[in-house]
Amino acid sequence: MRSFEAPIAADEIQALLHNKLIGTKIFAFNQLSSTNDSIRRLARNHEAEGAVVIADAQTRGRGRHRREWLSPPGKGLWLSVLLRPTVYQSRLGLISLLSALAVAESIAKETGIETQLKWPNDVLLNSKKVCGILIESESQNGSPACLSLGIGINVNQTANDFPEAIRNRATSLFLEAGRRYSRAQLLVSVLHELEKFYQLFLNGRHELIRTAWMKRCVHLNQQVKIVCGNLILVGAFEEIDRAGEIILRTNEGEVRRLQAGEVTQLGLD
Ligand code: BT5
Repeated sequence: MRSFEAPIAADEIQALLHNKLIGTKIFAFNQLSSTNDSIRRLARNHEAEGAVVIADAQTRGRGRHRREWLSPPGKGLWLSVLLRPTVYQSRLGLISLLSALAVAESIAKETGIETQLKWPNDVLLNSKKVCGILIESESQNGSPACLSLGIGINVNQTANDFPEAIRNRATSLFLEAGRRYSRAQLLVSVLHELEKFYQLFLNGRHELIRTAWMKRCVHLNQQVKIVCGNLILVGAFEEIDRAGEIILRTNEGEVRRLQAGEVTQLGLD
């Protein structure tokens, strides 16, 4: 049997994929600094939308605000997708939500494990992060935004693969389910789900994405703290709007909308 840790080959994924857009071209590497950087380079070289880059390991995987994203070899899925969405700028926030949703749906299909979503782009399993998403955009000479959609999924890590500092916040499918999974099979499923939700997005089915996301939302109607730069708000997380923004009812009864920020569910710290 093929080892769970063997690097994924592009042709093995392509053979199983029946997408029209996402993954029609796949570039697979043993090691990269960051798959998002590779996508950016491909975008500058006019690569078509839907190109996917995967790396078995990343030496400088990153999260938001340049935080470190641990990406050891043979254990997880580290990938990025090139998107060139031709929609209103104001709707781009929905892309991180639909991407998290696609990951959650593919994990459910492949493993039977139900995950939850934390705004804007985390996938949680038993309150710990099993997947993180990083979207970086670049607009080229006034043309529509070009996005590097980066997805990191912890698949087969053991507890020792996570440093002490994040062990209580990070998890893998293996740690929660007690069995290893084929990363190639999961990747195919992620790309199928991404295609499905991205096409829904392009076809204006934003309400469907919004409601599906909220069904999996971990902090719906919960008390949360949101930090956005110098702004700190505390209140009930009521819903997200059609652009993917948070609607928060503060404890003073004021309704606030936020496009970005760091959410902490109160009472769980
Ligand atoms: C994220 O950032 O969650 C986005 C992570 C995106 C990673 C993918 S992998 C493919 C592509 N290429 C890249 O270079 N990046 C993308 P953020 O919400 O800022 O969370 C970062 C925080 O998560 C870190 O500060 C750590 O506390 C924690 N962390 C680091 N590595 C982790 C891991 N493997 N699993 C869970 N948590 C981790």
